[in-house]
Amino acid sequence: MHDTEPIAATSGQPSAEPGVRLIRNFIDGEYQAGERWFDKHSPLDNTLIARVAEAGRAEVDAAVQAARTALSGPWRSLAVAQRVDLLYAVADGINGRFDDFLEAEVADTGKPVSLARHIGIPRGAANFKIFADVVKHVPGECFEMVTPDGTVAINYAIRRPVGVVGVICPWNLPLLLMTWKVGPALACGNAVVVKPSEETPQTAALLGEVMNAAGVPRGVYNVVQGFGPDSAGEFLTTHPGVNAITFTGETGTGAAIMKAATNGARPVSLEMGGKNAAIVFADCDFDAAIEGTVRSCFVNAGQVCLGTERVYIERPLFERFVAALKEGAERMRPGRPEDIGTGIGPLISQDHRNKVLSYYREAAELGATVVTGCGVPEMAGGLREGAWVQSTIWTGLGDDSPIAREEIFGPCSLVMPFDSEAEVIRRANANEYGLATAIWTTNLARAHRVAASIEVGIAWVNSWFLRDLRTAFGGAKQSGIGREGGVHSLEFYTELKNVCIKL
Ligand code: NAD
Ligand code: 6OD
Repeated sequence: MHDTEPIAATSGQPSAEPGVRLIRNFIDGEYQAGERWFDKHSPLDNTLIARVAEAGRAEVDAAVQAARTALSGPWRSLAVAQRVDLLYAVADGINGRFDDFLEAEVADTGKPVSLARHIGIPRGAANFKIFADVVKHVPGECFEMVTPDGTVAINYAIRRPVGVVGVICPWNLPLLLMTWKVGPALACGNAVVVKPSEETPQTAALLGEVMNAAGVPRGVYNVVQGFGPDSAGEFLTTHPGVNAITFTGETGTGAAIMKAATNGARPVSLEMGGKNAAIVFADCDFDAAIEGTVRSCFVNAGQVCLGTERVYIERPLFERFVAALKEGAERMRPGRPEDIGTGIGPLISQDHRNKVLSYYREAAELGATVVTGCGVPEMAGGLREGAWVQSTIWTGLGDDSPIAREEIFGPCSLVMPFDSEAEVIRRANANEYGLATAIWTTNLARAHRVAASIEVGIAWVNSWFLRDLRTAFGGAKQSGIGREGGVHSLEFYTELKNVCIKL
């Protein structure tokens, strides 16, 4: 998968360039070229790091066909315990090649190595283990009924895989978010065709090697590389051989995919955008609230769907909190992924940087007070060509401004004061998104009250991005449809069949 050695140009394959990888599709257990090649540039300095084989209709067809064939092959007849063993082997395989995954994830995203080492890669392995455990331990249901003739019937439910699952992934946490879907899909006995983001093709491709080494039958895990519209994403989501589609990405894309899924009335699971609020009460543990809010606003350069872009602070704490948040933001030094002092990496691409910078300009035009940032950091040498933006805090705008309403997906937050619990609940909820919130308070009763009242899929109290993978995960309102995690994933990746036996 990772060709860095000089390779003779063959038809349809770019000639070798030093340091430029060729990333291919993974179909039926083999790496394959595509219809054409597209370029992948480093977010750090905009250098070309890979040429990626874009799957056309033919490759998507082949991948779906391979998955369908796998469903009627040895994969189908594996006992749950055998499937569980294979998934454990996949998890071990990821851990065994930890440094390769780390290198691939960091190359694609430019994020700090420390971040990928602690979140992205370990969760890649954990996502296989946890769902292996879920299917191993999940109980079934059984009901006994009295029949009209006075005898008895028993009903029991068995779970069957939904079939071929199309998995459409974003770029912000590539391995974590891809395996978050592939783990449960395979644990339930499905076969998958994954379409990674065009910005992050590498870890999904590398996982093919791990699948082969673990002994996962060919065709169970397939990867088609490419873009969305008129490319692999659209070809996959409109393909009649795909039985269900699971998606993570922007709300607008989710809506397009939902439309595609109506053809054939196929189920979708959609994890989409957010505009998440942090709510900081004056009675909070100040240091914990600052530490958590700096993380939730700026980690991964703000490119976390669960991240905070609106911070509501109870008025008596406002000035002090803003000052400490500014200090925390300014401590997140931008730099190379491998440098120990690097706190923040670049955005994923020049396009995304243009989008984020357009919000920076808009905030200034709207009269926001810039507490820190709102521009481009001075980077040295080649890094000047990278997709860097400054960590940014604004005050002085209200809930109605686009800066408070729209998802920016960058390292920036609008900070606003509030005066009462009822007011902040109303304001936090006055947004079309409903993904996550972080509530900072030492008042237990208030914590329960506010958590219950905020319209989100996950409400953290005195923490952020603390994940127990057995819990339900998903978004409310425009942030998502459906819940995954633990046994909830089984609702999407399996179909219950009821067997009724008259005794
Ligand atoms: P995106 O929606 O632009 O792209 C996601 C994927 O969809 C990519 O693989 C893309 O190629 C594909 N795609 C685009 N158009 C398509 C189409 N018409 N048909 C089929 N596939 C198509 O999202 P992104 O920019 O990669 O990721 C950032 C977004 O993802 C943010 O909005 C963020 O909030 C969201 N996100 C949500 C969660 C969550 O759990 N709710 C997690 C991570 C990211
Ligand atoms: O932790 C997870 O399972 C998950 N889906 C996280 C999403 C992060 C969004 O960027």
